[in-house]
Order: sequence, then structure tokens, then C-alpha cells
Amino acid sequence: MTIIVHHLENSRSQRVLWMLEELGLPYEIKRYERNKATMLAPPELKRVHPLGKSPVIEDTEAGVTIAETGAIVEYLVEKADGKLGPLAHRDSVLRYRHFLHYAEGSMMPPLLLKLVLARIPLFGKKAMKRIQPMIDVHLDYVEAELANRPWFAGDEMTAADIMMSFPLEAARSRAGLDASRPATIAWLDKIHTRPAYQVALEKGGPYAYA
Ligand SMILES: N[C@@H](CCC(=O)N[C@@H](CS)C(=O)NCC(=O)O)C(=O)O
Repeated sequence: MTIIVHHLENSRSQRVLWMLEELGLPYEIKRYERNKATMLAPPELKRVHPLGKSPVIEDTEAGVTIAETGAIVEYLVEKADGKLGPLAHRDSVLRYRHFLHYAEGSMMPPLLLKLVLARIPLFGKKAMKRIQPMIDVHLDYVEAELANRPWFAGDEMTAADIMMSFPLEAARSRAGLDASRPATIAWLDKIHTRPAYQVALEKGGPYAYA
């Protein structure tokens, strides 16, 4: 066993388990529970990486510790000799790179903001009304993209789809993604029925977004 996934319940790190299952790479899970009051990660995670966030992976054979989902996903593509990496066509390569970064760089921030504001009484509710239109721009964009092709980069599933799974699952659970955006919902249903996704879900423990 060379890869250890430091996995926080109900979190982005579910994507890493899914990817490892898709790639058929052996791995071990170290589970962490959120603090029930703050929902933050436990302090033990700071011993693995100074940021104390999840996901973090350790590749014990290579002697490396990697934080940040996008960096982990790219590392795993490399480790699997390009499997789930960019497709051959130039346009697909550009889309692959775009969505790989877009997931955490553009789509997650307003979703996270909404989650944080939802916990602030009065002011939070008012401010949330300003955030939803920002989220809707992303949801409309994604819907238009998925109406054009089966996967984010092109005709085949890639790591870009894995990156996009968490923001879209979060959007469905708390930011108004519903049947009015049928291509996106069909894409979510499609990833959820994949055997590798199901196995990862079973191994990962609590995950409120699937
Ligand atoms: N952009 C980072 C975000 C990491 C992150 O914020 N992870 C969350 C899990 S969804 C976390 O560890 N939260 C607990 C905390 O902040 O204490 C990534 O994709 O890896």
C-alpha cells in the first residue's frame, strides 16, 4: 500500500477516493470526523499538513505528501500513466485544464460563501440573496457546457469530471441545482451510478451530497 488518503467525512476528499477506485490504484483511508459545533477538521490533520484541510494524500513509496485536490488529481493521473488525463484533441485538452481549475477556483467560492452565510442569523439571510445570482451564472454556464457533450472535457470521462463532482453535488444539495437544468442533473446521475463511485462511497463513510 503506498497511498494514504487523509479523508474528512462529508468533504471534498470523497472525490479522491472515487478517482483512486476509477484508476484501480491501491490505497488506505485514514478517516477524520468534523467538529460537531464548528464543522472544522480535527487538529490531527495539521500533523499531516500545516493547512489541516482534507484531502491530503501521502505516497509513502515516493516519500511525498500532497494537499489540494487539483494537485492530488494531477499527481494520480501521472501515477496512472495518463489514465483519466487530458484527451487527445486540442480543444479537449483546453477544456480539461479549464474545468480542472474552474471547480475549486471559480465555482466553489460562492458555494462556500453561501454555506458560511447560512450560519449567520439575519445578516446572513440578507447577504445570501446577493450570492444566489452569482451561483446561478455558474449553474447556467455548466448546463450549457454539458448540453454540448457527455463529459466536461469531451467524449470520455476525465479527471476534470472528478473535480467538478463536488461543486455540483454541493449545488444540488444547497444552491438550487434542480431538474430545471436537465443536462447537469443527468451528468450527476451518470457519475453516481458508476461502480467505482459506489465503492468509494461505501469506503468513505458519511457523505451527504451523493
Ligand atoms: N481547495 C482545497 C480546499 C480544501 C478544504 O477546504 N477542505 C475542506 C473539506 S470540504 C476542509 O478540510 N474543511 C475543514 C476545515 O477547514 O477545517 C482543496 O480542494 O483541496
